[in-house]
Amino acid sequence: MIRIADEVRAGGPVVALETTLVAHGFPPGEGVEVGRRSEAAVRAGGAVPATVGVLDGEIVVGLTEDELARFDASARKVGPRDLAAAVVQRAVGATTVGGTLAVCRAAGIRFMATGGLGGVHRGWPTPPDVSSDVQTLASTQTLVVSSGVKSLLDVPATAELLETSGVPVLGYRTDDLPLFYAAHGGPPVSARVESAAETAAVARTHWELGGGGLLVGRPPDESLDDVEPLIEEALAEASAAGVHGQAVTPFVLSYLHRASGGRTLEANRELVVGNARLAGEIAVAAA
Ligand code: PSU
Ligand code: MN
Repeated sequence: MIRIADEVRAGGPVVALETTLVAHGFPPGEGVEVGRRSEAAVRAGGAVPATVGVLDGEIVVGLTEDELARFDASARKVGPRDLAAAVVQRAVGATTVGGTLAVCRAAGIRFMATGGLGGVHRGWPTPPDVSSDVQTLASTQTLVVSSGVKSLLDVPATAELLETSGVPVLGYRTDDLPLFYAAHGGPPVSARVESAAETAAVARTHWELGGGGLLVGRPPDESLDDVEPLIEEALAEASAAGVHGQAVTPFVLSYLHRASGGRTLEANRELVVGNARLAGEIAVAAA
């Protein structure tokens, strides 16, 4: 049921990458390029990339380049609860952070990279939408490098939920959680770390204590500080158009890409690739 690439099996440092952002986070065709660049960035950090997705009735850990190209907007978005059905029904399943973490747990992978973690949606409990990313992270011994949580969420509420769930939130050379496009402005992190080696040591210690997942927030290299009003516009448009549930993120991201004249698109690409590189360095430091 799970097919693990030979290179991933070999026992060196491995970084898992998700496919939801490849399929649904970018305009048609561009997500696959971001996926390829992320893999190259993991290698540049000295580790082996393992991009995860469901294909032809199998959970694949370490997609080939041709396989990755099949993750377009028609792919099913697959969280932890969707994995089994996607396998049995032979869907092309693009795994979310939570879905990818569930696979990491099964395959013993300790490091992963993404753009932003899912969490508590603005206005909770209307809609009563909380991503399974948080719960799955709390119960999986994997460290996730991100640029914080998804920008369209209620970031302070998500940070509280991470605290309640016992998930360490490490700021990579920052005291506050990055706000995805913006480098600063989020709630305080639970600890600041200065290097890949220090991050790896905190993770190892947390796991020795029986702890679960950790979130690392890496501020984007270039901060976009004027996106918040556009996010509010995008969310209002989504609600007016009756878009809800899993469809909200892709809708909001494409709205932002248009409304910002492509600046959020460029920022999104670069932050995903930068996170992959740092995850590679942390995985190597932990080995
Ligand atoms: N952040 C992005 N783009 C994305 C996602 C996050 O910038 O596409 C995806 C991730 O795969 C994350 C998922 O796990 O959104 C969470 O979705 P939901 O809120 O429906 O659980
Ligand atoms: Mn959701």
